[in-house]
Amino acid sequence: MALELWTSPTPNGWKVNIMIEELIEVGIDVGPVEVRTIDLMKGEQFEDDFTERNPNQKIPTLRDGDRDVIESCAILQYLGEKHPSSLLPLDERKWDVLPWVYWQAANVGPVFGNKLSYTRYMDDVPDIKKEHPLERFNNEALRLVRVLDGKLGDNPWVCGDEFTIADIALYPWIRGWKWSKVNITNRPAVMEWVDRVRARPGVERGLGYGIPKEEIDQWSAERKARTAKGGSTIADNENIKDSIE
Ligand SMILES: N[C@@H](CCC(=O)N[C@@H](CS)C(=O)NCC(=O)O)C(=O)O
Repeated sequence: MALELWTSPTPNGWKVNIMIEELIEVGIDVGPVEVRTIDLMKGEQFEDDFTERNPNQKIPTLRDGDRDVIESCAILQYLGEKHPSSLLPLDERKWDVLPWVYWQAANVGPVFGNKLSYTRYMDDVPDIKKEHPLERFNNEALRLVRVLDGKLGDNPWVCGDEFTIADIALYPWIRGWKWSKVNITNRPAVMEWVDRVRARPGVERGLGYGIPKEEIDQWSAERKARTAKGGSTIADNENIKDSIE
């Protein structure tokens, strides 16, 4: 029976696409995967058939036989346990990996998501009302990037020598640093890790689900122009204290 993935080209969606492709890279036959793109702008996540699968009404959601699995990081763990591989060790070493997956879900996703929203998607909110949340989420995002930089240290991947679901959980949010205006340029380990992850063939394919190749790394000029205005005047890192230290 096919895995049914209902998703959209967004950071939480990309995690699962990348996981499927990285499993294939390590030689695992995940079987057929049926991908249905959910149009978030049209509100398809609120429709009855989606809500029946995921009462939280957010992508991604996975159906495997009779089981629905919601929450992108739970889906990473589910697939990692179903198909044992270096992406998630199932012995004692899983405790080197899972805390960083939870760290992403509890911190990086919400904080980068909020920073992005106030930076790009709240055109109709006056700048004065955005100043506090922008500074708060920017400072917290910079703190999280500093933690990630320290965790990476001289290692190629977040949890050491192996690429794991911790890298898969974190990458789709961190890769959008320019778009969310979170300045990571003074964190060389993070900058190099972003390039290293991006160079993986499984990541390339995962990011590309349903997207024309020329649009994989950035939206079309037309789509960017439509959303570029939001928060741009005060979300510039030049105007925001870029460190809480
Ligand atoms: N914690 C959830 C977050 C999922 C989430 O926020 N998905 C976004 C797209 S990245 C979404 O569906 N947004 C639509 C909406 O909020 O209506 C996960 O990791 O799966």
